[in-house]
Amino acid sequence: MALAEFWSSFRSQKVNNAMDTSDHGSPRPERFRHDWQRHEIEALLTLPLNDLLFQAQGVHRQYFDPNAVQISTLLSIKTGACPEDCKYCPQSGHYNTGLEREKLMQVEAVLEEARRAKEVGASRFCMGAAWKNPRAKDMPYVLEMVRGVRAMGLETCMTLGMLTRDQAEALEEAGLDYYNHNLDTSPEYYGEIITTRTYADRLETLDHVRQSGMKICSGGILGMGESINDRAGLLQQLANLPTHPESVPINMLIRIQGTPLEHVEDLDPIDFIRTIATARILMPASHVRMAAGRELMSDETQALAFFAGANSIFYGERLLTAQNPQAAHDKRLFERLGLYPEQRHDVDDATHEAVLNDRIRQARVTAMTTDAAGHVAG
Ligand code: SAM
Ligand code: DTB
Ligand code: SF4
Repeated sequence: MALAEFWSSFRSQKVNNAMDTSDHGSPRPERFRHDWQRHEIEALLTLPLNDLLFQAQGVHRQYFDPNAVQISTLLSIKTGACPEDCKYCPQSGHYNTGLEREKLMQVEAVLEEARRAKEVGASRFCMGAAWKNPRAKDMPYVLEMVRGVRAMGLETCMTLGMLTRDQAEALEEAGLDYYNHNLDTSPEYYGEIITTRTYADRLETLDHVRQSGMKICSGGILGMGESINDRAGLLQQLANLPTHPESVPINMLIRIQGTPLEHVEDLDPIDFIRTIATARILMPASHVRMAAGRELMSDETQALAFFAGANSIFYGERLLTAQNPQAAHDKRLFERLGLYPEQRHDVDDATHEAVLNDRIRQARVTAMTTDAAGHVAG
């Protein structure tokens, strides 16, 4: 079966993912904790793995169809020569990574890529630019891209660096659903990785995005030499935002020749899994994305990440500039694991609330009728 057919055959399946708060109206912050302490998060990260996974999978099943995975596709709309000095990034102009710089793409060329992404089954199209921030003269083109991609029925996401409040509002008005802006690591470790902007700058843009009404996609990178405490610090910042990011990308560092992190020590894949599971527990209704670095992971590591609560991936052979698994490989992986692409349901808030309440009631009944060993009473 051709790839496009394979993914679209899933479209006709009835998939109940209506309990995801993120895609159907604004999440309800009062449901969740926003006062996590660092030591509590470290305690989760260091639980015996089976205990951590059991807890994460339990939370996951309260809010999501456990076998549905949201599919995003990435496109770099402006590549390289970035003025920021992020030590992990192939696109920073501060390092010689051999990447060829490219100007902002033509709107029509971007729309053509979006059409292709839709054909192979992506539900969200993410456009990234290697900018510190968009310039006024870039904005009309960027807004045109948003309008065009939206008109195809795809969800839209952009990552363009820092935004002013006015720029965030203009993007929202044009129909941008998500803005990606990662915190990357803990506030304490941030200065070791990036010196050309501050954590406070990052939080300010996230605030502009939230105030504009767009959804937030914000996460980080693991494998940059950070400690467990730094991982807890990143998750603490994300989970204690006034509203959880609807989308939380967890990237595994792809070591890039020429960057200062080229020779950093390998990340233990189990630590990646632990971070996914902890993110799932802290932000129960957010999509947690197994983002960059899947190309470096075994299928078994990815299977474990899905079990830990990851429910979103980037699909397609390229991320922004780095490689992602071959589409055919992902197709096979989904078949082996019994996974399918998540459907978009445009349900109103009341329906969504009802589905959520029903799920919570069911979970309570199951808990009341099941003893500690998992035996059903009666
Ligand atoms: N310039 C924009 C910004 O920084 O917000 C958007 C593009 S930037 C490439 C988006 C994210 O990609 C970064 O925040 C980082 O988390 C991730 N990333 C970049 N290079 C990476 C690498 N080598 N390995 C893993 N993740 C990476
Ligand atoms: C995110 O957290 N990861 C994506 C997306 N947001 C923009 C980018 C990953 C980039 C990996 C390196 C590259 O392709 O250049
Ligand atoms: Fe620029 Fe973003 Fe890369 Fe940092 S991560 S160098 S801001 S493209």
